[in-house]
Amino acid sequence: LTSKRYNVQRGKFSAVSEHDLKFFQELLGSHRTVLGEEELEGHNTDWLGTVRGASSVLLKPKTTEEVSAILSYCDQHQLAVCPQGGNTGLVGGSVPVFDEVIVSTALMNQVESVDTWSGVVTCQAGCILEALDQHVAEYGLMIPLDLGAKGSCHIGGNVSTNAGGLRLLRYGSLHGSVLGVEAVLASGEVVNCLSAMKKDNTGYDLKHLFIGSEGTLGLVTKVAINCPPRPAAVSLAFLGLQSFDNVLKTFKAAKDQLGEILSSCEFIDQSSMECVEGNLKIKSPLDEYPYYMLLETSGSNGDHDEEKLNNFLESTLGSGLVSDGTVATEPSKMANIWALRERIAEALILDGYTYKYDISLPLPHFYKLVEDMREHLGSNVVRCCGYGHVGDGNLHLNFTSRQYEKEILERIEPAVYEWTSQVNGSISAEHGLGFKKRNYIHYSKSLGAINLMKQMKKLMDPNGILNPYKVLPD
Ligand code: FAD
Ligand code: 2HG
Ligand code: ZN
Repeated sequence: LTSKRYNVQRGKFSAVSEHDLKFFQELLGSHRTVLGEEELEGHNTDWLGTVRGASSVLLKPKTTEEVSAILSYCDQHQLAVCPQGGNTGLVGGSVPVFDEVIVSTALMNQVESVDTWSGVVTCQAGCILEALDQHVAEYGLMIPLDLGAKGSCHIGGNVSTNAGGLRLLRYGSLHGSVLGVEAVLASGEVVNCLSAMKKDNTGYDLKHLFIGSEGTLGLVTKVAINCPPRPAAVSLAFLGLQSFDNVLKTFKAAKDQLGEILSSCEFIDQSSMECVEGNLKIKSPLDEYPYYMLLETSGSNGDHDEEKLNNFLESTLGSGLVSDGTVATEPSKMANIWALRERIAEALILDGYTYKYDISLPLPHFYKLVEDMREHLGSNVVRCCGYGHVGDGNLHLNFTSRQYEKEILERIEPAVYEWTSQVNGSISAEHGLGFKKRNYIHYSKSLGAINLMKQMKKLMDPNGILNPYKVLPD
């Protein structure tokens, strides 16, 4: 169990009793009060298969009122709670550490409204990202967020982690796209900040407290999201490059030449490519190169965008910045190229155990961290690879070994955080701190900031029942 590996002490919470179960069953009925080790296995274990809790009950509310009744009861009876969406989180935040009650948003999947004039969707937190995107597509809109886990993650989980994803470069962070949030505090009190207005400067903008706080300040029940028009035309260039310096220069050239239509700039190194090709048998349309890039354009005029992208490829091939490249506009070809990038996380798991780092860095230092860590770890690991959202300065640095080894973890941490902190990077760019990274928060935040966070936690969740052992340090 996680608690043993990480040496964490259980908080002074009550254990779930027969009396508590009776309350939950009366509130939700027995089919929405899920019991049993087998039934809970997938909810007690994280997507990576690296952390595991021992909850004995999972609750499936359908409404805000039911969430409110659950939290109010848990608060009064000193029961700890772990909010869970699609359980695709990568920092151990979405599963219990001990026997916390799991509150799942799986049945909170109703879309309330789509305002087609302003392009705003208001929905419950448990809508699956891909399904929600398909829903707004009927109105010519898109959700301004896309990530490899779209088929499973919930929009409430996305908001609670402030997920970044593949198109943050174009559409910005959820702190900008989310217009409103409804959340339930630990006490059961419903905080309605569900404005669907683009502009609303009435007092403190409390919704931001729930965006990225990973279920430690409240349980998000509804969101209102600003949806851009769905682009009529999408094109994708896949490039092979000889040096990381050329990657940076190509990114700069893409911003200059593709400016307003550039919607994604992603990066894959050779080792990550070998992993996805070798472990998942996906074929790359290019030969082997030390570095690869995906550059996507989205716009309203396909011919115009394709011509721009082809000209860009011609000029960067001509100048030698890019060594080889291909442009795809056909959906199945683009999907195959995207799979090479989006499925790396899945491919890494097949090596054995994954040590995962999600780092923000100033671009000149971006790949040096991978090189230094590769040298530092040598043949102790099966793989040390780097990929990610280079257009946002977000490196996904991963190590694998056949199975978990404490010695390897101790060689990686805190070295990787010290390196990052020395160049003023962030030790968690988009995945959050969850359970695994919380005790390293000081590498990216000042003592004053951490103390204020602790005071906010105390104010909003005085008994500390919401996702204990997560985000804030011991
Ligand atoms: P969960 O994993 O269930 O929960 C995540 C955290 O939020 C937990 O702390 C949980 O307690 C809390 N939480 C969940 N729902 C609520 C709620 N309603 N109210 C309050 N707290 C809640 N992340 C990125 O940022 N960018 C990526 O590109 C990206 N790609 C990924 C690709 C793959 C293949 C996978 C497996 C993961 C990826 N992730 C990425 C990480 C993950 O998908 C995101 O963090 C996602 O936003 C989590 O959503 P979820 O519904 O699965 O939340
Ligand atoms: C991605 O961008 C995800 O693919 C996962 O954020 C990153 O596996 C990782 O390290
Ligand atoms: Zn990512």
